[in-house]
Amino acid sequence: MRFDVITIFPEFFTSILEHGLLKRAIASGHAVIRLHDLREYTDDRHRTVDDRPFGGGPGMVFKPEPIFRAVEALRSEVQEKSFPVILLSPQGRLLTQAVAEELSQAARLVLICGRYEGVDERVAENLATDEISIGDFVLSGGELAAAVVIEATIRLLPGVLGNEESRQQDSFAVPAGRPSADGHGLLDCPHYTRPAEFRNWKVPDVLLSGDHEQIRLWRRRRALEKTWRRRPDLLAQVSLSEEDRRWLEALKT
Ligand code: 9D3
Repeated sequence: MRFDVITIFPEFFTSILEHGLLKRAIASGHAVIRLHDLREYTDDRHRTVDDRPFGGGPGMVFKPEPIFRAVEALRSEVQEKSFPVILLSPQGRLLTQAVAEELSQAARLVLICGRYEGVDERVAENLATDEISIGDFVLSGGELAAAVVIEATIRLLPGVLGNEESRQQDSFAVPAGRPSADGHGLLDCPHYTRPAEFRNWKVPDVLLSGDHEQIRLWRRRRALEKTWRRRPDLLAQVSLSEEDRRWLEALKT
């Protein structure tokens, strides 16, 4: 899968591309990430990317011309002219695991990172095919959001997690079902490792008992409990057994 990122801060991405999963996905050829400096697509001496908003108001707005020029330069490189062009913006649809799965189906994505107060609306209306936000909080620009989209998408590509089972296995190993962030499961149960006692805090006995049925039940209950307390919205999307329902009822009393 190929990613083209249009940004005024290409160097912003270098460290995340040099570590962990993204580094491996690039080294193994599963992902190609090209960074494009928006200023390279300006045509004035000052390499101007922004201007004052029509109608007045604070701050600056990204001009449309450099962004159109950058995307059109990418289009002219390839046969296939129709690929998703995503504007990262606070007005976009929310990134979820389902959206990441949808994006991971594309052979190629263009990501446009805005800055300042925003991007000329003609980019959203006539150039971008999609507008995505990573959540209801204020960032200073689209770069961190683009990095989040890239990581969430790349880890879904076949072969990237190394062993194809690990993702699947997650969903079996976690009695709660699929991992929390995918929006189809419960929050994860607590995890512990050695030492069994650390500064007087003990690992729950059941986890040391070797009784796998009791361990499974304990994990399921902790996951149900944490989800009910912190993310009751997730419970609505999960299929619950009779045993689960009884435990939830017990929690509520
Ligand atoms: C404080 C400025 N806001 C005035 C009401 C508007 C605003 C403009 C531009 C807020 C943030 C930004 C820059 N943010 C992004 O480009 C962005 C973003 C985000 O801020 N939150 C979550 N997802 C994203 S994706 C891109």
